[in-house]
Amino acid sequence: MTLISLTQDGPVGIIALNNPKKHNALSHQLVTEVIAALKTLGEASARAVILRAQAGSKVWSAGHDIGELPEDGRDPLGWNDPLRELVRTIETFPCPVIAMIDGGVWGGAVEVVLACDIIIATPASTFAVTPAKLGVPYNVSGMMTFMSAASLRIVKELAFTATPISATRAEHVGMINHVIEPQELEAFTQDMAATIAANAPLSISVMKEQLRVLAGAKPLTPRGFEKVQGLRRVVYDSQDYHEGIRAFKEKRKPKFTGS
Ligand code: LCV
Repeated sequence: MTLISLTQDGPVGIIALNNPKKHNALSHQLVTEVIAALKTLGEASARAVILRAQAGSKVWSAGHDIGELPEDGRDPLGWNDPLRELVRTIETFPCPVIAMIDGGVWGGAVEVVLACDIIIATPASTFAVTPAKLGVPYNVSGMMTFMSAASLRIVKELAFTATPISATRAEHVGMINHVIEPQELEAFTQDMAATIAANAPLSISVMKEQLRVLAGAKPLTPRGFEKVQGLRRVVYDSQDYHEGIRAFKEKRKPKFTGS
C-alpha cells in the first residue's frame, strides 16, 4: 500500500505524503517511497519538485516514526537511517525542492523541510524540533541543517524548549521563505515552481550544489567530530532515551531523571 502520491505537471513534480492515520510519520516505508519518487523525477529531468502533504492534512508530518526508533543502545539516527538518507537525497537532488506546508511539522520532519531549498507555509503551520521531548540524541549533520536555517539563538530555543513555533515567527527569523494564506498556497507554490522550471536547469543545479558545498564548509577537526559524535552515545545509552519513547507509546508525559 503506497503512503505517498506522485504526479508530474510538465517539468514540475509533486510528491504528496499520504498516511493520515499516522500523521505522515516518517516510517521506513514512507521515506523509501519518497526517495524512490525523487529518483523517478530525477530520471524524468524534472526542473522543480513540490513536497507537500495530502490536501486537508492537519499534520504535515509527525516526524520520525517513533515506533521504529531502536531501544537497544543502537544509534537511533545513524548514517543509514532512512530519514538521514532522505535529507541527503533532497540536499543533493539536481533541481530545487520546494516544501509546501499546511499543518504541523514535527521532529525529523522539520529537518526534512529545512533540507528543502524553499519553504512556503500557511500561517497556521508550526515547526517543532523535538529531540529534547523524547530524550533523543540528534545527529551531527542534522544539527548543522538547523544551524544553516536559523541563528544559533533560535536553534537553541527550538531545541531546548521542543515547542512548536509558528510559520509567522519562522518567516520573521528567516527560517522559511513565505507565509501564504491556505486558499492561495497551491497557486503561489506552483507559480514559483513554474518560474524556476522556466529558467536554465544546469545553472540552477550547479548553483544548488555550490551553495550546498559552501554552506557545509565548516571547520571541524576529526577530534572535534569524534567528541560531538561521542556525546550522542551518552544520550542514547541513557534511561531517559528509553523513558521518552516508552512515554510516547504509553500516551503519558515522560519523567526524565537525567540518567
Ligand atoms: C509514530 C505516531 C507519531 C510518530 N511516530 O494525534 O527529532 S527527533 O529526534 O525527536 C526524532 C526522533 C523524531 O522525529 O521523533 C518524532 C517527533 N515527533 C513528535 O514528537 C510528534 C509526535 N506526535 C504528536 O505529538 C501527535 O501525534 C500530534 C501532535 C502530531 C497529533 O496529535 P493528535 O492527537 O492529532 P495522535 O497523537 O492521536 O496520533 C494519531 C496516531 O498517530 C500516531 C499516534 O501514536 C497515533 O497512533 P494510534 O492511533 O495507534 O494511537 N503517531 C503520531 N505521531 N512520530 N506514530
